Amino acid sequence: MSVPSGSEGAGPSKPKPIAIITIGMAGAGKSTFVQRINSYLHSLNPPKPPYILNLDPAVTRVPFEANIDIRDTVNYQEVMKQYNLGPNGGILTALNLFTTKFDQVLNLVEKRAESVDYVILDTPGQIEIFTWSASGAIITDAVASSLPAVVAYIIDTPRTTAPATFMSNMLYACSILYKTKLPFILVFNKTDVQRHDFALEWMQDWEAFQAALATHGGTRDSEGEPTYMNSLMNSMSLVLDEFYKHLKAVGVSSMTGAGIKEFFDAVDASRTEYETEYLPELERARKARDKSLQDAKDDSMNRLMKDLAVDRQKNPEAFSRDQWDEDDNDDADDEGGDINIIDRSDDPYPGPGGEYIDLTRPRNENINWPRPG
Ligand SMILES: Nc1nc2c(ncn2[C@@H]2O[C@H](COP(=O)(O)OP(=O)(O)OP(=O)(O)O)[C@@H](O)[C@H]2O)c(=O)[nH]1
Ligand SMILES: [Mg+2]
Repeated sequence: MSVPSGSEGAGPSKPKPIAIITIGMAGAGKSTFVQRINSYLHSLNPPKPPYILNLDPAVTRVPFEANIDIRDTVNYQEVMKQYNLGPNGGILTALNLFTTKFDQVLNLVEKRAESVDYVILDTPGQIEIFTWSASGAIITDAVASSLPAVVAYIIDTPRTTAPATFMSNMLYACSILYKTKLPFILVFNKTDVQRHDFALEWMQDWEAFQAALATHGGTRDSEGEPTYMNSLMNSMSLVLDEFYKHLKAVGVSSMTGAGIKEFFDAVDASRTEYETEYLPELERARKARDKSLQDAKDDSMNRLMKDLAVDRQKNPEAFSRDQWDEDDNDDADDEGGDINIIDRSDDPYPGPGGEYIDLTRPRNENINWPRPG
């Protein structure tokens, strides 16, 4: 397999585990989904127990055994009290505090890299706390730069059947895809309540979505013109068409377990995508950052040199008093260096007539040195 190995050195090494980052609107079923994929992995033969991280500080009960639980590190109720915050500020601050220790989390995960195939992250209920916070970005980037990673975007299918809701959910997913640039799986959850065929149809067939929009009423105002909402959605759906090409979509029921195998097929397929698209992009981004740092340094050095040249033109007299004047520079050049290191070896000794004075011996025994007292 052309997959990066979990360890270098002796012995056949297994591929690195894949990190599954579950993200989704409040109540979409993230935690139930994590519990379901956990039980699926345990039920395999041989079982493949995953390594699970719970990043939701506010959850009272998680339906799975988390290996690392943010609640063991920060008490979100205390954070709310101490910092005088509301519930969302409390969750965000708790996540920020936890992120300061994330290097330790990564160490623990890396220690287990040889024995697990999947690392699963459950994120806080309020999607924007994870997707639009600095700590969410730090956690995602840190995980994705040490392990192959994939975003599982959980969608509450029964709540997405209206075209407008569907589109806002897809636009949100689109923004996360472009933010993380990671392989992305749309997980239509709760298919036991509502099948997801309509969503697949809308994603594959732009005209079917247009038709659905039209049948949802309110597409024309009283003068027969398309309503603002309708024309906005028409243009947005064109944007989304491009977005749909970059993702996989599966329908699952976290309640019954339907579709979970297909989900893992999509996860396993994402590994190649991570290696061929995300990693080179990460490398490019690193190089670009190094280059822009170097450019900034070069730029400030150039400006410094220009300023010095202008100073010199404006005030030649002051410049000539400068110890770094032309003559000194010439000397330095002559001696093959650009720093003024003075070599005194050819200077005459300071004694009368240039003779050597041995300072360790008294020169004139007859000198009457003043004595104390
Ligand atoms: N019918 C059905 N209900 C589901 C399914 N998945 C989750 N639920 C229900 O949806 C509700 C929310 O599920 P959670 O797993 O707590 O959702 P969550 O996204 O983790 O919620 P927060 O973390 O609080 O935002 C619960 O009542 C679940 O029982 C499913 O596949 N089918
Ligand atoms: Mg949850």
